[in-house]
Amino acid sequence: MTLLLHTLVHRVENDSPDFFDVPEGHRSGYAALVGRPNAGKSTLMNALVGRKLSIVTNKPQTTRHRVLGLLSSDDYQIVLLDTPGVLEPKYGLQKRMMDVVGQTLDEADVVLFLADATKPLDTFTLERLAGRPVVLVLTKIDLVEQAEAVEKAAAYAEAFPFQAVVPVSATEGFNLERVVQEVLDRMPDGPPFFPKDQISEHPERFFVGEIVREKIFQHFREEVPYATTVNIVQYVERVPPEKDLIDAEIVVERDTQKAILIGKGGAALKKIGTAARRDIERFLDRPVFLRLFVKVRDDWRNRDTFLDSYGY
Ligand SMILES: Nc1nc2c(ncn2[C@@H]2O[C@H](COP(=O)(O)OP(=O)(O)O)[C@@H](O)[C@H]2O)c(=O)[nH]1
Ligand SMILES: [Mg+2]
Repeated sequence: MTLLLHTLVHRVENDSPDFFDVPEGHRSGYAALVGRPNAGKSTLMNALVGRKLSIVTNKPQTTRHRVLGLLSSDDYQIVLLDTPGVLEPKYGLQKRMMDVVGQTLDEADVVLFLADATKPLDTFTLERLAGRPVVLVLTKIDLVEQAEAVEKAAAYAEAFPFQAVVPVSATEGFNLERVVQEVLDRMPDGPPFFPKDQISEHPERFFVGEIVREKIFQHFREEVPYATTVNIVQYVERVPPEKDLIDAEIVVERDTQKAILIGKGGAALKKIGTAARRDIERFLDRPVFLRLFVKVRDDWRNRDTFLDSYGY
């Protein structure tokens, strides 16, 4: 995390002087989105930023990295940090995912604790938030009766001293401005960390890899998505109408998984490739030529050298 802060400081220092020309009372800070897998963290972040930065599927543990989204106006800049779902780690990759959550919590000015209104009380995450400034965001409110939501909010309020409670529906766009306001109320005065027109800090290739991973999560059941990671091994930008050339390597743990991913006569891989290319083109707003390759790396999720080189 020091590394990130360092990068931020570096960026600010290198920017033009008018970058510091911010109005008095300008606020900036970090808001962490935490909660159990599938609570709706990535959906809320995308809804707040107004762009799909974090991939979303109906499967838990889709998000593996900390994904940064920026919400700026003339008077503020909120750095939203989407995180992997809080869980008991069972393998090396999950351990790293939980380290990411811990580091993000330490850095946050305010924690948005996302709790699914349709699920039982999430005491598992709450136990890890003691002593922090936390706003409860009760998610998926469109799926429950109002009385049920009120009851759930009350039960949560009894379990933890929240600074505020906000029921939302990210898919319906309900109460999102309240979330922003509650975050803003807890942001310190300060200059922006990033240029105001920027919405994230990740390079395009990160999003490209994530889109391919999303298609795999959507297309396959059970263990395949969890045993998969995607590396962008070549990314050649070309001048339109020439298409950008992108090579993505899909890594799995076993030959059987490779066979499933490729499918009969390559049908499954082709389907993923087509769906991913469409979304990548929409995201980048330019045509791309996407090639997918599948590789087997035995037990990569538990091996530090692979986890390091795959960016976890
Ligand atoms: N009905 C409804 N579904 C939601 C809402 N927010 C998220 N979801 C769904 O819940 C699932 C998990 O969402 P996601 O954002 O990936 O959760 P995360 O694991 O916490 O990041 C997806 O299928 C979303 O479409 C909401 O406000 N209403
Ligand atoms: Mg997520």
